[in-house]
Parts: sequence; structure tokens; C-alpha cells
Amino acid sequence: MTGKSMPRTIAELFGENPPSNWGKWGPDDEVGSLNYLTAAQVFRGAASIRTGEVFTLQVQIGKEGSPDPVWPNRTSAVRTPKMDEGYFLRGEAFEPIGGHHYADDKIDMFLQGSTQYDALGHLWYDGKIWNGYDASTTIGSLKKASVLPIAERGVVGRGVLIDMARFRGKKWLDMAETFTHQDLMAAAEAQGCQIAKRDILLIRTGWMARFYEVSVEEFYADWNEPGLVYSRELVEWFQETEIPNLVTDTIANEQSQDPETGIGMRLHCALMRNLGIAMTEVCWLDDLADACAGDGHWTFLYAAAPLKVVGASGSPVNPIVVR
Ligand code: UVW
Repeated sequence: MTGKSMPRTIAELFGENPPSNWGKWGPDDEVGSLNYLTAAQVFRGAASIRTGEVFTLQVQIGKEGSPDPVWPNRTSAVRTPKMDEGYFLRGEAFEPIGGHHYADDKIDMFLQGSTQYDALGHLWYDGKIWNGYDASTTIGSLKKASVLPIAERGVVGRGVLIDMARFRGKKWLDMAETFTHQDLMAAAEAQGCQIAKRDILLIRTGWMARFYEVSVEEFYADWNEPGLVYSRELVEWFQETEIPNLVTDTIANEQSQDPETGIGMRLHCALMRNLGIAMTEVCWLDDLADACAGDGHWTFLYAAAPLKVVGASGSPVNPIVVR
């Protein structure tokens, strides 16, 4: 950045009048760009079904031999069996009339500790969350733009998968490797498809496969995920293309921080906080990508609904694709 002083904050980076959708859907809106997913988009998604194959995009919680893929300051889920045959064998369970036995589980987890939807109020800067609500509305629980309105609404539309790892001829992208909206369009062209207005945008980097293949130490060393990188033009493209939902196989959907300035979460601020674009993270996209590459059909029906957790900053989800 020669001749220009380096920005120190998100606000300085974004400059005057950053692209914004605040107020577009009224002063009480809590689902943002998901408003673009009208009935017409549901029919468009359904019209893109070709084979009837069904894919589920959630990673396993408690996968054998692996921790859960989480953001560095989060921890894996802990599932505790609270009832099973052992309780009956040890005489610790009340014997129900008729002789049936049963199993019960309890789970202690970060709500954003697996494949998940971020609430629009999950992340902010300058004291305001999505739609201009005050950041103090997040204290104790999100009174505005929690994950609940997304869960109540559900997310259904046409999805398009862009396989950046395959496009770049790699098993997975490198640490901190970036790509732009121009790269997405070039990859789409190479795949023989288009990113159309109001498409739910899925991007594969191969990063989730890397999580399961390398050691935990290697995965988290020099942490900076690959992903989309901030530019004003990229944000304008997202706004003009009316992308309702960004879905990736990384833990936080974007290059984690700018190696030069250290500023992190630029696209959470620009796309989620300012444009109201829903973010879905930690998805397993490899099987879907193989199927799409197999027959050259990269669009499908995408459907998802996070859990209805009142006031929550996010929630686990198992999105479904029908292609
Ligand atoms: C952070 O909040 C850091 O990430 P995520 O969007 O994955 O929850």
C-alpha cells in the first residue's frame, strides 16, 4: 500500500458509505438478504434438480478419532450418555412398566462448533449490528437478529457450487490463499455454469478434507484460512448479485485476516453486518463436488434450517442438497 496509510480499523478500511442493505426490508428486519429467497427462488431451485440425489452437508459431531472442526477459541462438543443399557444393568435406572429400556444423551457444545448458521447479529463493528440495531442488544442474549428468525423462516432456493480447489488444480487451497468474485466467475465458466442472481453460493476450498487429513497441530499452526478476500468491488458484486447466503467448507467463510494489516473478519462485517448475507460455515462439500464434477451439473435445490434457539448467536445445521 504505497503512498497510502494502512487502515487500522474496519471502518477505515471500508471508507465512506460502504455498500449497505440496512433498512431495505424495513426497520424491524432480522433475516436480511434471505428476503431475496421468494417462492420464485424455491421453484428455480426445484427446477434445477436432475438426478434426485440427496446430499447432507453437515460434518459429524463427535466423529470417531477426530476433534470437531472449530474456530481456534472454541472446543469440541461433549456428548454424555445419560441413560443406556449400562444404567439398567447396574440397577441405576428405574424399570419402566412393560419392560422397555432406552438411551438418552446430553450435549455440551458451542452453537457455532459444527456446521452452522451465524445469526446476523453474531459479529459487528462500531457499536451497530445488522440493520443498525445497537450492539447493546446482544448483551446476555441477542434481542435482535439472533439465529431464531432464520430458523423460523428456513432457507430454500437454488444453490450453485463453485469448486475453487478443483479450479486451481489443488487438493485444497493453501493457508491464507485468496480468491475474488472474478475468480468465482472464472471458475463458474470453467465448470460450464453461471452464478445467477439470488443463487445461494457454495464454495469448496478443500479445507474440511485438510482438517481430517492433517494433524490438529498442523491445521491450526499459523492460522489463516483461505477464502474470499475483501475489496469494495467484491462487496458491490455480492450486493448487485443479491446473494442471500454464503456457504463454505472453511470455518469462517473468508480469509481470516489480512496478512498486511492484521484486520480480521472483513467479510463478516461487509457481507453479514452491512448487507445481511447469511453465513453457513464448516460444511462438507467434497461428495457434492465429486457428483457435480461427474456430470457437469453444478446447480441444485438447497434447503436448510438452523435450530430454533432463542437469542442465540448461531446454531448447528445439516443443510440438504437435492441435485
Ligand atoms: C467467528 O466468529 C470468529 O467465526 P464464525 O463466523 O465461524 O462463527
